Amino acid sequence: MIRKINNNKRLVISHIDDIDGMGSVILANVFWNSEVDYILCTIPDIAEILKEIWFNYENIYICDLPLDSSAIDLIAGNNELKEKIKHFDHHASELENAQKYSFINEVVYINDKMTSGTELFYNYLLSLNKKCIINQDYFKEFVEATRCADVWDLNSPFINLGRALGTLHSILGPQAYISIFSSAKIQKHFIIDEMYLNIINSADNAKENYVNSCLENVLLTNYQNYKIAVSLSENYRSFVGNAIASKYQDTIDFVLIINLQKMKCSLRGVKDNIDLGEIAKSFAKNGGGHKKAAGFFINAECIDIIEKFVLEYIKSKK
Ligand SMILES: [Mn+2]
Repeated sequence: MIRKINNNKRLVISHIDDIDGMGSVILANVFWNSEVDYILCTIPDIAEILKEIWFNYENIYICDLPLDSSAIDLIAGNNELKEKIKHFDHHASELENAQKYSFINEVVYINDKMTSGTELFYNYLLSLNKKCIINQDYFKEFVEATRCADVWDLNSPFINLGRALGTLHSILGPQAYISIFSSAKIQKHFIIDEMYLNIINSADNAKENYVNSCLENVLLTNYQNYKIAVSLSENYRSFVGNAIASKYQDTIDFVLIINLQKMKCSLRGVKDNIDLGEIAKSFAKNGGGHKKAAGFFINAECIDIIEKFVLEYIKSKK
């Protein structure tokens, strides 16, 4: 968890893991001239954070994070807190909760395109003030690059820019990434500084090597009635998942990536008739996500099946 608390009246709670989580914080910094506190975290942290500090804020924006049952119970039981919360998330697996609770805001598509936490929050900020500093091409392009990289929209002309942002985020980490783009010189179009582009290039080579080594170390096995490929890996989960999914597209239903360092699993797929958000929930109730990209945290519910896969994996390497 990363906290930047300066006794402001606004708090952004956003997703720590990727550039979509960073995007909302950057936009908030620019829009409110950095008069905003932020906390970067994952889903299970939200309830604890709210319990601890909700009363210090007038507005709390929760971005790119679904609300789990403890966060929902906490907010539903506290009218004053409920009034302060604005929620911006885009995970299809949570749509059912959004119908039950007015404070949950899940939008998956805008104009037939998958949206992102950053895009939803951007649209909200524009609705507050059309003449604001972020209503220009530079930020529209930043938002689109972030969106298409987050939802893996390969048809967007901004996909390479989005992927470059993803690489930069993984090299620099959240704080440096946020600070660079919160104070970057605004130009006609969104661009990444030459200096960073060189770093991104060499990191992309390292990424390619990593993905290739993951491709060579896959376990093919079964989960329920599905044929799956299991990877034990810790980096570049979407790239690893998609590379494996396309290599084995004729033999498997989806890819399971087990990240023991983060105690987290990711599911990636290529099939239209399989909803990985639902499958993630079948592993553990904390699971969720999109149809073709989902995940869950390893806990008591799923430890036996994960243990079985890890052992199978180890034996297959003997
Ligand atoms: Mn997202």
